[in-house]
Amino acid sequence: MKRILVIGSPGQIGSELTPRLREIYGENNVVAGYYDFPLKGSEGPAEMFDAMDAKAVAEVVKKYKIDTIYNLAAILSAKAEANPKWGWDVGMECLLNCLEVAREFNCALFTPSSIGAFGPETPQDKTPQDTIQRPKTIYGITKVAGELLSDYYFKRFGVDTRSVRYPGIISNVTLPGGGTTDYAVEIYYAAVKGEKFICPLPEGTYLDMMYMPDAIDAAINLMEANSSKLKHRNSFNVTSMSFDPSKIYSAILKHLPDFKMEYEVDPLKKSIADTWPNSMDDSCAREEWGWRPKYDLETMTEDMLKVLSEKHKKGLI
Ligand code: AKB
Repeated sequence: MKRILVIGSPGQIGSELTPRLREIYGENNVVAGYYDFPLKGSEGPAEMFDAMDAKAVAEVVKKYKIDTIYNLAAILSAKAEANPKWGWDVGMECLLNCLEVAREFNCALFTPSSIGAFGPETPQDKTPQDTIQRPKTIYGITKVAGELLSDYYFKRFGVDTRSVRYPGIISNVTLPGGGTTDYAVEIYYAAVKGEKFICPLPEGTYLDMMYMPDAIDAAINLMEANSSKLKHRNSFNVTSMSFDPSKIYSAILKHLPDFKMEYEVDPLKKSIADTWPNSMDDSCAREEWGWRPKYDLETMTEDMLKVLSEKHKKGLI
C-alpha cells in the first residue's frame, strides 16, 4: 500500500486527485498538503506547510512515512506573466525541495508539466514527444526546467520521477485561475447560468484539452506503470481532444441553443496560446504505459452541463 503526499491538494487538480487517491489507497494513506486553505469534503490526514520550505516538506514526508509525492504547486501561465519571479520561485523551489526530499526518503515523484513547455518553434500539429522546446512564458520555462531537473534526478540519483504534459484541463469542481486555457472551463459556467460568454481567445485558436477524470487517470496510471516499460519519464505528451472556441461553443449549443458567445480577445492570452501546440502526438504515452482517454468534446460537454446545471439549481454556483 502506498503512503502518498499531495502538495496543492485544494487546487484545481488536487481537489479531485486527492479524493480519488483516497478511494484507491485508503483515506489514511493520503495526506492532503495545503498552504493557505485546506481541502474541503474529503476525509483524511491534512498538513499545512509551505512547500517552498525544504525542511517543512521533509518533516511531513518523515512523519507520515510517505513513499509517493504528487507535487501540484504551480502558478498558471497568464498569472505568472504578471509576476515572473513568483512564477519561477513557486515552480522551481517546490520542485527542487520535492526532488531532494524524494532522494533522501526514497519517494516516487509526480510533477505535472504542460503544453506550455512548448514554444513557437515547436511543430504545432501532431507535436512530437521529443521536439524543440523554447517556450516564451515564465510558466513554460519552469516546466522545461522541471522536466530536465526531474530527468536529471532520475539518471543521477535514481529518483523515480514521472510527469505528463497536461493540456488545458476542464473540470466542474474547482476553477483553475490564471491559465490561458481557463476559457474552456468558464464557458460552461456561463452557459448553465444563462449568461453571455465573452471569449478571450479568437476563433481558430486550437489547443489540446482534457476532461478532469482523464487527467486524474493519467497521473495515477503513470505512477502505477511498470518502470521497466518507460523509455520516457519527464514528460509524456497526453491529450484527449483539440478544439478552438467555435467548436466548444457549437458543442454547448447542441444542448443550450440560446447560449450566446462573443469574442473579446485578451492579447496576453492570445500571444501565449499562439505559441502552444494545436494538437499533440501522445503515442509514446499510449505505447509505454497504456494511456487512453475516455472523454471527447461531446461526452465531456454532456457531463459538464449535467453536473454544473445541478449545482446551479442548488445555488452552489
Ligand atoms: C494554463 O493555461 O496555464 C494551464 C496549462 C495548459 O498548463 N491550464
